[in-house]
This record gives sequence, C-alpha cells and structure tokens, in this order.
Amino acid sequence: MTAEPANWRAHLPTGVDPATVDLLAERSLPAAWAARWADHAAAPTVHDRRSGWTTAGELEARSAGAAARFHAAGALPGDRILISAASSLALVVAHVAALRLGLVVVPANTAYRERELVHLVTDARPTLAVVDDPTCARWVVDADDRVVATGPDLDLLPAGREHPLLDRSAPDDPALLAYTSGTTGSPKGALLSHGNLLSSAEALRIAWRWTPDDRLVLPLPLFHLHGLGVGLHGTLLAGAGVVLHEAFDPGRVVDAVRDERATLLFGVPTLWQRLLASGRAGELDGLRLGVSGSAPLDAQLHRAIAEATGQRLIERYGMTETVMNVSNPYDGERRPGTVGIPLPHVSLRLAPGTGEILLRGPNVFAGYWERPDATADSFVDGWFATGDVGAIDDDGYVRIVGRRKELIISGGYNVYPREVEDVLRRHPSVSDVAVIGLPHPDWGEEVVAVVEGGDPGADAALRVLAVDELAPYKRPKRIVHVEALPRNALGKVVKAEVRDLVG
Ligand code: MLC
Ligand code: AMP
Repeated sequence: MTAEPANWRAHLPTGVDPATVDLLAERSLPAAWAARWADHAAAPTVHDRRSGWTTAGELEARSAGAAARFHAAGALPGDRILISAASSLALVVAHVAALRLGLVVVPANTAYRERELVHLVTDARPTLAVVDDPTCARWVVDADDRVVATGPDLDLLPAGREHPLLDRSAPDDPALLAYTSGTTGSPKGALLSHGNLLSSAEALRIAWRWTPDDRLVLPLPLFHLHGLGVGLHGTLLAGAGVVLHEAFDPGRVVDAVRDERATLLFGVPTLWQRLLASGRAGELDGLRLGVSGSAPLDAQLHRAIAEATGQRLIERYGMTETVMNVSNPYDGERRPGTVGIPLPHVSLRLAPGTGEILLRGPNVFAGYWERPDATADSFVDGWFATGDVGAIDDDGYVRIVGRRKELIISGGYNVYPREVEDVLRRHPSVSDVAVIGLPHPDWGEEVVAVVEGGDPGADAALRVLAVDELAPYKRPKRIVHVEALPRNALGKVVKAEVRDLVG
C-alpha cells in the first residue's frame, strides 16, 4: 500500500503545466476581485431575496462606499471587525469592504448566545461590529463599550467622503480571524492571511473549473469557511454569480437552481440528505457540479444522490485553520467514502503511528490569535496537525477514518463536548456528565448528554441552562441518565464505553 496521496496534478485540466500554477499571483482576494469587477462591471454577481441581482460594478461601488464608512468610523488596517448576520447582499458588501480596507473580519454565528459572543468580543477586541440582531448588538457593546456596532446597512456609521486606499493587502497580511475550539479550553481565533484565503479559493477555482458562466446557489451561512471561504470567495474570484439563501429550505433551493439556471450547489451532508428526502432532487439534473463537505458524506448517500440527480458529488475536506485541503477530482473518479486528492500546492502526510493527517501549504494558517502555546502544540516540524485520522487508498485517494480530537459534527456544525459538559455541570443535581455524538440519519451525529447522578426531574432545568448558554445546534438533543459513568483506573470517563452504554 502506498503511503503517498495522489499528486495534485490530477486536479489540473489537460495540458496545464503544474509549474505555471501560481496560487498567489494576484496577491490578495480584494486585488483579484477588483480586477474581475473592472473587466466585467455588468456581470450579475450577488443575488439576494431583497435586491435581486447586483452587478460586479455595483458591488465595487457599494463596497468602496462601505469601506469609506468603516474608515470614517476610525477603523484602520489590522483592526478587527466582528460580523454576525444572516446571508444578504448587505452582509457581502460589509465583508468585501472590510477585506478591501485591510480590516480583519471576525465572523460570528448568528445563533450564538451572550456567553459565546462575549468570548469572541473580549478575545478579538474588535473596533467595529456589524450585527443584524439588536439583542446581539447589545451583548457586543455591553462586553466592550469601545466597539462601534451597526446593522448590515451600516446606517449608524458616518458616510466617509474620501475613499481610502483599497485592495492593498499583501499575502502575509491578516484577513480573517475565525474562531474554533480545541479539545480543551475556550474557542481560539485562527488567524488566516490574505494569502491563505486567496490560495485556497484559487486552488478550488482551478480544480472545480469555476468560470464566469457559473452560478452558485448557496444555502449555507457566511459565518463559516464553507459558505464564506469556499462559496463567496470562490464565486467572486471566478467572476461568477452567487444566489444567497438566508436559511436552507429544500424547495427554495430546487426552485432557485431552476429559476436562476444555477450550475453549482454546495452543501453539507445533512443538506444533501434533506434534498433527497424532499423528493425533488431529480430536478437538480441541470447542475454542472454538486459539492459536499464539512462532515463525512455517507457512501450510500453519495450513490443515492447520483441515482436521483445524475450528479456524482465531489466530496472535499477542509478546516477553519486551513480553508480547503483535499478534494475529489473534477475529471476522473469521484470516489464515495473518500475526500480525494490534495488540492494544488497542498502537501499531506500521515503521522507515523497515529495516522493523523498533517498538512502544509499556502492555505495553512500561521497560528492562533494571541495563543503561542496552542499554536506551537498544533504544528509538528512545520506541519499542521489536523486532529483527523486518515488512510490512503492504494492509488492515493485520502479517506478520513477517525478523529484524535474530541469533536462532534452535527449537520456540518462543530460541537465540542467539553464546552457542553462545562455548561451542564453547573447544575447542582449533576455530579458529572459526558457529552457524546451518536450516529443520526439527519444530523450525521446527534449531541447526547449522559448525566451521572442527575435527577430526571431536573431535565427541564438542564434544558433551560442549555438554551441560556449554548447556540441551538450545541444543545443536547437527548439527555440520558446513568447511575455511574464508566471510568478508567485514574477515574477518567471513558467516552468509548459511554457510547457503548447508551448507543
Ligand atoms: C440547526 N439546528 C441544529 C443544527 N442546525 N441542531 C443540530 N445540528 C445542526 N447543524 C437546530 C435548530 O436551531 C433547531 O433548534 C433545530 O435544530 C431544528 O432545526 P432545523 O430547522 O431542522 O435546521 P435548519 O435551520 O434547517 O439547519 C440545518 C442546516 C444547518 C443543515 C441547514 O445546520 C446548516 O446550515 N449547517 C451547515 C453549517 C456550515 O455551514 N458548516 C460549515 C462549517 S465550515 P430549535 O431549538 O430552534 O428547535 C467547516 C470546514 C469545511 O466545517 O470543511 O467546510
Ligand atoms: P471546522 O473546524 O469547523 O472547520 O471543521 C473542520 C473539521 O470538519 C475537520 O477537521 C474534519 O474533522 C471535518 N470535515 C470537514 N470536511 C470533511 C469531510 N469531507 N469528511 C469528514 N470530515 C470532514
């Protein structure tokens, strides 16, 4: 068996010389986008329910205006701007403007509760916050009264008269501070550079043959890398169009693919599963490409989608710290149960002994925000240790076969058991609790809390605690009571045995 993944040349169109693939030639996404907008100002670029299609020229002008407002509000390159809003043109304008001005965008899930949002604000210390929910805006400002908060229309910011210098960032300049938890402790900000974002989007543009003729229907949120770093950034880099949906509804997605003559659809496995269950997946046969990622795509679901739609989905593998790493090839076999071949200029190997996937490449972040220790712990001889365990097929396709990190992926969202356990343990009736992920047909994994010494009568109180402290996707879908949690000789709870006990 070979220990080498297949070479990334397999992602290139026939005749393209790998030596000519320079992912950083355009230096930053804003510089590349500005070049596209100048060439094709009339191209329909962003569609949302409120505004219909907005052209590239309008996006250029509106984002320059928004950047002027940010500048007038006192934001300087390198300052953080927290953005938390449902998908819309206004959100895209704010995000693009921030990157054009050299601000560092801190995306925040709109479902976060006060505790979760306050942690981000305290840690990232943003200068500005663009937030579409007034309650969340109040939490942000209460956490740090130096933050200037506004809604996505930016109407609370002064209109700047002079346009500041835009699109000047260098590849090493910081662009995005994306929060992610580890096995221990609270969420850390992964600091991604302009070079990380550009190289990843450019690799996908090449690998997936993304062109200005493409239209993507994007029912994923813009506050995680899937929707933002892949869907939005890739669309703008290719000079293509994106149809934003503020929530996922299978019927609306199928209608949009038809009405907007969409060619691309990206989703997490739960989304593809629900499309199939809706009975309308057959209407997606006009797509050029469907992509699945963020969680394992069951090989059977892959085949069922192919049968219903004629689409052999491309499954790919990414991560907040690295944007995108590995993808099944556009030409050649799209193998169910594998994530494919490393993307252009990504190097992948398996750690001896553990099989942990190690990565290197222009897409890999430099480190966690103000966390030198966590950064040092996550690199081994310059390779980023993903916490995912891999295997490599004889002909070089990568499979993800397990995780070294304690993580539950529910519907494409990451849930860190430790965070949920810490919240539930606060209830006086709970002597201890283990949070595990159990297989689930819709969510992939379902969050289950196994409570020791708990009084079943206190379940309602535990649920209230979860509602107060945790975003909905982190809340246990089930609470199970046991007399005693299985422990090892050192008294540590053995999660594998907890799973056997209740699974
Ligand atoms: C919503 N709920 C979830 C949930 N999403 N619970 C568990 N897991 C989830 N993923 C909650 C809702 O708040 C609601 O709670 C209840 O479950 C029922 O919700 P629903 O209406 O069925 O869910 P819906 O709103 O339709 O959302 C489902 C979904 C969404 C699949 C569309 O979860 C989603 O957009 N997932 C994708 C997330 C994503 O973009 N991940 C990429 C991360 S980047 P209540 O209490 O109100 O009843 C990454 C890197 C990479 O991982 O490789 O891409
Ligand atoms: P996040 O930190 O939210 O970016 O989530 C990244 C994690 O999602 C990875 O470390 C993997 O565990 C998981 N992941 C992403 N894509 C896939 C995939 N196609 N198959 C299995 N796991 C995936």
